[in-house]
Amino acid sequence: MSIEKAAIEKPTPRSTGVTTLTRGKDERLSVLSAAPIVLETPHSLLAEHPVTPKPILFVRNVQHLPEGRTAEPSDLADWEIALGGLIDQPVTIRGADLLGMDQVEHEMVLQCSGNGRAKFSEVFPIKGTAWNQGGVANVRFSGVPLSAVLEKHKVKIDRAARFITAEGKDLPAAFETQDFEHSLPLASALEKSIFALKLNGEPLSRLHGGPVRLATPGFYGTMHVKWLRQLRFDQTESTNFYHATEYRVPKIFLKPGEQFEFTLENSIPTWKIRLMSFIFDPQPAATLQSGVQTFSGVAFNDGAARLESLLVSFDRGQSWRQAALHAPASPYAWYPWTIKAELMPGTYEVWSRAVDALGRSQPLDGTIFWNPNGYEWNGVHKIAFTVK
Ligand SMILES: Nc1nc2c(c(=O)[nH]1)N[C@H]1C(S)=C(S)[C@@H](COP(=O)(O)O)O[C@H]1N2
Ligand SMILES: [Mo]
Repeated sequence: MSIEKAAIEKPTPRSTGVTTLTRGKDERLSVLSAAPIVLETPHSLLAEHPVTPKPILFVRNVQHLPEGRTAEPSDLADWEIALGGLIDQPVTIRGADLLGMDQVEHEMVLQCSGNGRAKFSEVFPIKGTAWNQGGVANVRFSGVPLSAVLEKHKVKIDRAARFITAEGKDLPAAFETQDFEHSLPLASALEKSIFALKLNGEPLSRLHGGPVRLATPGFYGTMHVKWLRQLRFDQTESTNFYHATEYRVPKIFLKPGEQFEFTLENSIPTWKIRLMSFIFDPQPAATLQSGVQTFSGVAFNDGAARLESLLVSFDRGQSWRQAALHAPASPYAWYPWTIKAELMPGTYEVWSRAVDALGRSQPLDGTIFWNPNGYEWNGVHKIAFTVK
């Protein structure tokens, strides 16, 4: 090829493909799946913001909603949500009704229950979306509490109802597969769930479930059903594939690698977020200068009790130091933490471990909570780095 020709044929810029999949998302997200869309956020981006901005917020669609491929908002006024099952009579809630009601806002961790699946896979390969540890964020959802809507519409719940099952407008890709839905304990939903209309103060984008999504602080993101169309009051949990077989944790301890036949009786859904911490700074394989350096990250739990401490080790768990743990905006939000340390040149691992007021802490080895589907990894976070 002549020199002139080579100069004219500029190589096309390398692209991760994020912007071709959806409008409004950052190119630096990792594409785990194109259809349905699954985008993971590198921890280096999460480190930059106390509240995760929409362009870098991870996306996890199990199913596909064709009109949902955009980070733009969608029309709320004509949206309808059908309430049915064990209530005195079916009720239809309209988007316009929700707009006219008092709004509440909760800052909360949004985390896929499959976040960290790659950690389980290091021990024994697991199928399913290969999340590293970036299926997590800290966001502000606002909207109308479920309890306020029920009160306004004078809905009488049958005493036999124990669960509420939420379903979205999205449909399965193949005709024979089951439609994604999830049940929540009725008591938790009445206490915590909101019809979320806004994310970080802006109308909820389609990609994240707009115009209406069920958000339940303290629960895994998986349970925050998007494009909410139907709420059913039930005596039992849904027997739907995604609820009764997937997205569950065994009630017993399994050996790493062990298989398990999930049933409604022998397991519980990936409901309440397990205590967890992340190190955002340094990034894996970073090289730091010797002298005093600041290490930082976040920690969170299900909001049932406050976090008591964040322990950091630079010697693979032989000794631990207390990091400064900063108060969160709400019990369900993440707590930023920082610690200064002076290290001699060498190769290190920094480990972070959260402890809460209920005495819960992260296991040193996350595989002790073995889950054959790779849910709810919460092992001590470990980052290897070098000091020069
Ligand atoms: N209707 C519907 N709701 C859904 C899903 C889905 O595929 N369809 N995915 C769930 C899963 S598994 C997760 S982790 C969160 C992800 O929320 P995000 O994409 O807004 O980050 O949405 C949940 N709600
Ligand atoms: Mo998820």
